[in-house]
Amino acid sequence: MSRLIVASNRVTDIDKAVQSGGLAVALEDALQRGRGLWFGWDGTTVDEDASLGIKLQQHNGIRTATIPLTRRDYEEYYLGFSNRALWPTFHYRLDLAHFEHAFLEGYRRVNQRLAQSLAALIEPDDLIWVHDYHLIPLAEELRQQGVKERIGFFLHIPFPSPDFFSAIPDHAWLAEVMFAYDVAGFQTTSDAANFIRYVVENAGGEALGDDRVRAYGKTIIARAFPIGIDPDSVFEMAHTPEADAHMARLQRRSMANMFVLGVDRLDYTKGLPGRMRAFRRLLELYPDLRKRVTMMQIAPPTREEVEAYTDIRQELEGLSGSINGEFGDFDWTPVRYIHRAIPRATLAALFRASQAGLVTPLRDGMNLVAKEYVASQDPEDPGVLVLSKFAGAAEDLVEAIPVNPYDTDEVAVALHTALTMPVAERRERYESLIVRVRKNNVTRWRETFLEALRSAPVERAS
Ligand code: GDG
Repeated sequence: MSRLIVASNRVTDIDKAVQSGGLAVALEDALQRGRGLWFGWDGTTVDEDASLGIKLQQHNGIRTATIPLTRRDYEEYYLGFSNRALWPTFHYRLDLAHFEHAFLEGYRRVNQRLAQSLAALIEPDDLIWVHDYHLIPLAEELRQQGVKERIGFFLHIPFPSPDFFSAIPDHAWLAEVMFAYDVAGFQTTSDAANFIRYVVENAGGEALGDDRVRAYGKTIIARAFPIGIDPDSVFEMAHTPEADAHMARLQRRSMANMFVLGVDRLDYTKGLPGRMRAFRRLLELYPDLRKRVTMMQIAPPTREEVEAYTDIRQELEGLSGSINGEFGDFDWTPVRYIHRAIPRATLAALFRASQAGLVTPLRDGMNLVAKEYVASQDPEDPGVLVLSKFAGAAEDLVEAIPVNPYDTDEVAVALHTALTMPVAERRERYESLIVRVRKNNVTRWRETFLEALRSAPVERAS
């Protein structure tokens, strides 16, 4: 069996990562089997003249190979090109995008250095799986190092429409390096279609059918592989005695008997201010809900060194303060806003305890919170998912209440529908949703991707 090598921007502490979810959980099994290796940045920064040597470790049967970044790499490659240029552009936020020549240089330099370190670890027949927007040129750099093995790429965020993609000053290069992969995976069919449309319209590419696309003299597979979760483990976490205790505590401590829950990294793509405005609108439109419903928003900090993230934090603090000031009473706080990460098991208990899950990103690759919300519910008394039509998850979770997150009134009305929905309809929606969450689970995502990579036609000169 060929060995799997996963490359992602950040290799986290495996033990912590498995507890908090994310890529580590998704790939744990595959990495444990067959001497897998997880390669990437170790999360530290060092001085320019420090050694950038590779560190090999082993945790839980998973081998990791990590390297540090210099402070300059961190500024240019990570904060700069990845998070101030690509992240906003791929999420349709050109107003927040910032392009600097030095960012691009840093991005290329780091990808080149990562490729040099990784190439030395690759053995014949290894399968290499590269993750996300930080590492788009990694395969091209690995090919420069002589790597002939199969390399796949999965983009966790949306691939924007060609108009947005072409706003990146070096879009032609960024599209061309995608063709060093054998398989390019996307979250949704519309992301894959956007990519293909770009190469057809801008690079004389040709869609050959069966998700094959030809451009720059090469043919690759560009296909949707919607990421999922492990629904059984989420359900179990939401139904432990500790989860029951959390729920009882929540009910005792609050006068309101209904909860609306939101859980998102504090990111401007997640639509958090709009969500708070919609909650305020709910209280204006339906005064009978006052004192009966509380909105809880968990929003752990992220990328705080990027300016746009400070702005969103201030906006959110202002909004929650003003809603609480306007509507709150000595015995009722309408909005509970928690700006820190909470344990995964507590999160699952909160998902289960809430009557409505509010997932309203302005754009999102998939949004795993939506799937975790469904998986946590009590089948007899399930909460209702209100889901933005701009989340990748909306392509599959069609029995959620779909909303346009830009339309405050529509979200408020959807929330009211969710909170007043009869139990028979809640069960019916839940039963359809859970079937989908179970079917498109994380194992299926991983296995279908790896199968596509293993069987991709390869036309490399040897
Ligand atoms: C990217 C794409 C795509 C959140 N708060 C806490 C916490 N979380 C967990 C959630 C969920 C994960 O973090 C977030 O995943 P999402 O998918 O919702 O969003 P991104 O972080 O933006 O992820 C996204 C994803 O990659 C996978 O491909 O779906 O579109 O943007 O698992 O539960 N976990 C804990 N405490 C928190 O406070 N423990």
